[in-house]
Amino acid sequence: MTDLFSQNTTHQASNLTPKAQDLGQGLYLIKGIAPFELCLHHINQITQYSPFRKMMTPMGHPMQVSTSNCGDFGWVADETGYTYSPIDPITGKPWHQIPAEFLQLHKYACLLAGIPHFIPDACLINRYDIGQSMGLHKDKDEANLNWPIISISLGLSGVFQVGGLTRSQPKKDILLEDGDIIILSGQARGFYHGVKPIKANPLDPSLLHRYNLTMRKSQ
Ligand code: MD3
Ligand code: FE
Repeated sequence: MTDLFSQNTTHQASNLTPKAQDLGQGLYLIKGIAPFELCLHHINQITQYSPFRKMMTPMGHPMQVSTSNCGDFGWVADETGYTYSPIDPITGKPWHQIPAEFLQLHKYACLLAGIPHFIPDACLINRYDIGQSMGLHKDKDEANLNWPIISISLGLSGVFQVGGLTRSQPKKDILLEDGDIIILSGQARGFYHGVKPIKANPLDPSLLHRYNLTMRKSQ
């Protein structure tokens, strides 16, 4: 050690540089970078325009989670199943555009994870109340299933479960906290996943929801 900087030369990344954690199989986790207040402000704007609703499953049951969308396309349920639609079936109008800050977060996440950047055409917004969960499923309504999905978690924490290509494969739990971004690319893009029931935070009883934004290329 001859100078102040000898512990941080070119072969060692600075701890000031945020980095994605490589969880393997195309999963990357970035902790705590999405700003809650700013994102919530946009979610409120978007959902004044296209309100949260509980989509009906093709089996005729309402989903637990409330959803809305922004972007050129939104994920919706219809008689036949799930699809991406340019029109919100509730308002009869196109969806709100994706806020520039969401696109910036998406771009930055791609950079930190070292995956090629792409322009998302759909942003699904999920809102969980305390106690709500999302059952194990695969995301397979997009035209090309190779495009990664970038997920931004806000508000209350959630335990995300990720399995494998078949429903019965072992699952691992990943804690997703406020501001975390998880990237689903490569093999993991096709994996079964779900969210365990959301718990209240006893240290902050004013937090009533978990929000999740998923940036997608649907077409
Ligand atoms: C893993 N949302 O909207 S986001 C969904 O937290 C959804 O609201 C969950 O699953 C949530 O479809 C999980 C993380 C996520 C998104 C897409 C994936 C994980 C994924 C696609 C493949 C594998
Ligand atoms: Fe999903």
